Amino acid sequence: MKRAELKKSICPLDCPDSCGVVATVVDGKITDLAGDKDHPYTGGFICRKMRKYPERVNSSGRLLYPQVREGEKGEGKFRRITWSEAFEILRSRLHGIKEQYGGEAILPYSYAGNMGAVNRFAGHSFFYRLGATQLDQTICTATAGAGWEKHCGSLPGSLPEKAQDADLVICWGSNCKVTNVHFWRYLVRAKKRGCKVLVIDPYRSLTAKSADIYLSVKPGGDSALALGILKALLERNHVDRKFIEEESTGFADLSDYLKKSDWQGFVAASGVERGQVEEIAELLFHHPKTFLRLGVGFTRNSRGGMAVRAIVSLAAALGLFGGGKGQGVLLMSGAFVGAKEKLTWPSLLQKTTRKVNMIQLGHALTVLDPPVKALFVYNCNPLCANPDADMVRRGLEREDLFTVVHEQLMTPTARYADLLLPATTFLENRDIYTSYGQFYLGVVEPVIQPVGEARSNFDLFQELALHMGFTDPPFRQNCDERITDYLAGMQGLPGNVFPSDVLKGGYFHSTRSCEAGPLFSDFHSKFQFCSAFNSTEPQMPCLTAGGEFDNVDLQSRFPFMLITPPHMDLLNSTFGELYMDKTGDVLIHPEDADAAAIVDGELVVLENYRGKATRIARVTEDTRRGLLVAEGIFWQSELFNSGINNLTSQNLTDMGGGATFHESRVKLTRPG
Ligand SMILES: Nc1nc2c(c(=O)[nH]1)N[C@H]1C(S)=C(S)[C@@H](COP(=O)(O)OP(=O)(O)OC[C@H]3O[C@@H](n4cnc5c(=O)[nH]c(N)nc54)[C@H](O)[C@@H]3O)O[C@H]1N2
Ligand SMILES: Nc1nc2c(c(=O)[nH]1)N[C@H]1C(S)=C(S)[C@@H](COP(=O)(O)OP(=O)(O)OC[C@H]3O[C@@H](n4cnc5c(=O)[nH]c(N)nc54)[C@H](O)[C@@H]3O)O[C@H]1N2
Ligand code: SF4
Ligand SMILES: [Mo]
Repeated sequence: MKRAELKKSICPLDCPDSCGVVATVVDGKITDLAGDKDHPYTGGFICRKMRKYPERVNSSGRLLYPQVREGEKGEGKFRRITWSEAFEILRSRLHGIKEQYGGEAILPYSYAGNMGAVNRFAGHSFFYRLGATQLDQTICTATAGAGWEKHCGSLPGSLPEKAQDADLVICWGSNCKVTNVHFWRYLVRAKKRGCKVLVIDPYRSLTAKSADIYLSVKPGGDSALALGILKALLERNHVDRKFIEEESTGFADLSDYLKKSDWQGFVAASGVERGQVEEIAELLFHHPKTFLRLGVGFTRNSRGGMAVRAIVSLAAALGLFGGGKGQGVLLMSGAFVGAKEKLTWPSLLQKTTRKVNMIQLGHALTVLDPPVKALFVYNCNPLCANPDADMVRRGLEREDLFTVVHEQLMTPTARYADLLLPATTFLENRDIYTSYGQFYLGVVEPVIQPVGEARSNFDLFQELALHMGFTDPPFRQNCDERITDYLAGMQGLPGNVFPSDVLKGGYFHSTRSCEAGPLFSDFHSKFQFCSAFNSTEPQMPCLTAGGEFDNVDLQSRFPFMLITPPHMDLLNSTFGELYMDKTGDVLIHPEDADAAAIVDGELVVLENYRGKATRIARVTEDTRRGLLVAEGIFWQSELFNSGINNLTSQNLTDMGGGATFHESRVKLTRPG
């Protein structure tokens, strides 16, 4: 009988949990993946998506060797070549395009398919050295981060474990039962002690269904809601004067603004009646042990940055940053702050090059002048995950665009490659993982050898640099040297832990948070109710105008609001290959369904001036009137045009240049 070996790793997916995992390996093959009981935060539990990961590693759909396109763009027909042929094509095409059009005609495109710090940023040094266009990686947390920083500076989030001692936990725009399952496990424990859970979301998500109190807010209405609650607290003098005096600045201005404003504005913009706002204010006042978990989903609209600003200001006025038992505010952990330039090497850039915001890839490939002539996609699947996907597709169809895709599987984006390169999975890599939802980091070894001829992002770009004739020191580093370099300046690593210790494995807790939480005094700063950052933005949280949802012209043509949050069984578009026969559902309020004569279970078409998507109607009171909810980025397939991002826009959020995935106007029809 073959001997089974157990080997540890860390889940690489873009998920706040960053679980410790244990792989069972038999004869060089992964046969099982489970949670690592030794991980102090995630314990021995992993989500059901990742339990299926061995299928993905061993899948017949794995890309096993380099290939060149044989059919039409997008047809998915390729011919096998060797790696040396692939490097020769890359060398001659990239040099050729650079000589003829300049380095800026080359656009690298990547995100977080693999969150390992080395592999995630492996291409940056190469593209800086090449003088390519730079990519502004704003698709996920840029807006949330920008809003937080305005008032909290570099303060990390609170330890999620603190929620266990809370009497009230608020999941504000966070569907944590789906997107942050380990945090939910702490809430289950807290609930047993009598802790109440309040969920604030425009639809009754899985988390909202398990909550004690569910508050439905208009999408994009959070800044109005948070400011309304604060207004009610001020009217009752129910704020934490001690925290405000000792640990903050600028409260008087915010307080004046709120006292002078009419209630009507807050009620209209939030869609929550004054009486209900006051009830929430009372609830908060009577629960000083409140832990506030903010998601990032609610920032994906034209008021998203302002929403973060208003909510953290509410939290500060209540003293939730004070560090008492059960108190806390967690948006992103910020547990470790590493020297990113040791991963990306911006010093290799010889002269300044233009920047493209990744949200506007469609524009960059079809309209931008001077045009992009080569696109190098790795670690992401933009034809599925990017907004305005039809425009991305039109770009990918261009005959004069040379497209390289480095992937594990034949994704909808990979089908458009001219040159297709096989990528390893995390189980074939060495890397370092931090987390944006908890406070541990770890370095892992490859669990198995690369499958077929797959290469990690790091190995691909190090080798490619040599083929291009780049001999700068970063291209001569091995993976351990890069990790060591990165760890050397890492804030949060305990003083008695050296990079060589971390390289041996295990989990290390950050020093950037203690039991009491990160306190402003620890960071020699104060909470700034009124920020003086940028004179073009309001200095304090206030009501601002909405974008597409409030556009009167669009309202008449496209009567429904659409939000597109994550799905339980997908991780963005990852795992889409398992559901090629599915198109996903759309939640429709019964009154809207009646008016449109749509019945539960039928196929419907969502449409706007950007594109169309097909979904199965689910008629339910889980959503509000006028609001459609489509969970999950299912793949476009021959069977269904289910690309939900055909409908979303390249409009940016109010701060940080983020995406407005939860703010599209659409109409609803039957397939005809
Ligand atoms: N199963 C699964 N897990 C995932 C992912 C996945 O695709 N699937 N994606 C991962 C990634 S990359 C990320 S960034 C995180 C995201 O995870 P979260 O931070 O939880 O963000 P979202 O799920 O996008 O949105 C959370 C909730 O916000 C709600 N929402 C939308 N608009 C508004 C609004 O205007 N106001 C309020 N209050 N709520 C609003 C949505 O309906 C949703 O229920 O999840 C990660 N985890
Ligand atoms: N409508 C809508 N769209 C959204 C969102 C939403 O809520 N609604 N959420 C947005 C968010 S929060 C995010 S973060 C983005 C994420 O968008 P992406 O970063 O594009 O994430 P995925 O769609 O999961 O695609 C990741 C791809 O990387 C590949 N991959 C994994 N590991 C490696 C590797 O090591 N090397 C290489 N070369 N490839 C690898 C996987 O096979 C997968 O196809 O999507 C966004 N899109
Ligand atoms: S996707 Fe998230 S919950 Fe699932 S195993 Fe990975 S880190 Fe853990
Ligand atoms: Mo994300």
